[in-house]
Amino acid sequence: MAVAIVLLIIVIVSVLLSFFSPWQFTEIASNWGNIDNTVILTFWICGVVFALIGVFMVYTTWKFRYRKEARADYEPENPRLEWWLTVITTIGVVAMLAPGLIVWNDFVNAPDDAQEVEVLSRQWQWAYRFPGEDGKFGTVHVDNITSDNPFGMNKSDPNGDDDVLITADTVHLAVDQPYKVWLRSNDVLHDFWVPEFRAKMDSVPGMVTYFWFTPTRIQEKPYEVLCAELCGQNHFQMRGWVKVDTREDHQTWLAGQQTWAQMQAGIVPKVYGPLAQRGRDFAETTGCLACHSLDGTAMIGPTWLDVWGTERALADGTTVTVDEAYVIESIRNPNSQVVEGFAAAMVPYDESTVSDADIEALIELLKEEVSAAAEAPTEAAP
Ligand code: HEC
Ligand SMILES: [Cu+2]
Repeated sequence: MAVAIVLLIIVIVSVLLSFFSPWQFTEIASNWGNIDNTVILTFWICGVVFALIGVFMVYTTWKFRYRKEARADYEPENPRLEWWLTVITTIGVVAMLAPGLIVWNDFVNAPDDAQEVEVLSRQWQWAYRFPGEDGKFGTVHVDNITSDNPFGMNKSDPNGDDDVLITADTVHLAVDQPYKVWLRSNDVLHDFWVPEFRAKMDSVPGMVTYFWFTPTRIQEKPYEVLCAELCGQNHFQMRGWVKVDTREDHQTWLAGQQTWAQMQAGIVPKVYGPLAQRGRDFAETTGCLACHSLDGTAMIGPTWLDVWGTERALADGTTVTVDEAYVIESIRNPNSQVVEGFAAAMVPYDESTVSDADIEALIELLKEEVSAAAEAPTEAAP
C-alpha cells in the first residue's frame, strides 16, 4: 500500500512540476518555432505514456498486493497483448520521430537568400567572420594561425581581404535576415548556442559544420551565446552576445568593423556612437567630405580632425572657439567667419539641405573626431 501511494505521489508531482516549473522555454527569437513544436510533441507523448504507466503501476501494486490465499497464473506468452503493445509503441515512436525528420530536412537546407557568417570557436571564446563586400570568404587553414592572424587567413587569397573579422564579445545580426552559419573550432569540440534562437550546432576541430536561422525579434538586451559542449576548465565562461538590429543599424555596424586587409595593415577602424555615425553618413552623402577631411589633411576646407574646442584664427585677424554656435554659423552663414588661409569657398546651407537635427549629428561627429594621439591621455584616466 505504501509503495502504491509513493508511486502515485511521484506521478502527480512530476506532472505538476512540468506545468508549474520556473524553468520554462525563453521567448523564441528565430524562425525555429518547429523545433519547439517537435520538442513539445515529444514531451506530450512521453508525458502521457509516463503518467499512464505510473498509474497502471499504482493500480497493479494495489490490486495484486500480497494476500495469503492469492495464487499467480502462469502465463508466459500473450500474443494478443504483445500485438497491441507493439502497434501502440510503434505509433508513438513514429509520431515522435517523423516530425523531427521533416524539421531536420529544413534545418540542413539553408534558404538561397541566406547570408553567410562564420563562427570560430576556441577555448574559451567566440569570434566571427563575415565575407565582406564580395560575398566570398577567403580560404583559411589552422596552420596559418598566429597571434596577428587569429582566423588563420590565407594571405595569398584576395577573396579574404575584405572579410570582416570580429573578435569582440558582441556580434550584430540583421533582423529577418536568414543566416547560414559555418562553424570551425581551433581546438576542441564546442557548440554554438543562443537559447532564444533554439537552433544550435557543434563546431568540431578538423571539419566545418553549419546550420541556419533567421533572427526574428529585436530586443534591447543582446541575446547570450553559450557553449553547449563541455569543453574544458573555463567552459562556463565561454559566453558572448548577439545583438539583433534593424537592417540599417546592422549595415552601419558592419561598415565600422575591421577587415582582414585593415588588420594586416594595423588599421583599427574608428567606431562612432550612433549620433556621430549619422553625422558621418550625412557628411558623406551631402558632399561635405569633398572639401573637409577626417584624417587631418587640409583640402579645400579645413580638416575636421581634432578641431572641436580649439581656437580658430579667422581671416579678419580675430579668433573664435570651435563650439556649437560657431559650427552652426559656419554652416548657415559660412562667409561671416572665414578661416584664415582658406578661401570663402563654402556655400551657405539652409534648413532644406541641412536641418538642425543634421547639425546636431555633425557636431557630435566633430566631438568624436579626435585622433588617437589626442585621445590617449583621456583613455588612460580612470
Ligand atoms: C566646396 C567646398 C566645401 C563644401 C562642399 C563644404 N565646405 Fe565647409 N568649409 C569650406 C571652406 C573653404 C571652409 C573654410 C572657410 C570658411 O570658414 O568659410 C569651410 C568651413 C567649414 C566649417 C568651419 C570649420 C573650421 O574648422 O573652422 C564648418 C563647420 C563647415 N565648413 C562645415 C561644412 C558642412 C557641414 C558641410 C556639408 C553640409 C560643408 N562644410 C561643405 C568648404 C566647403
Ligand atoms: Cu566551448
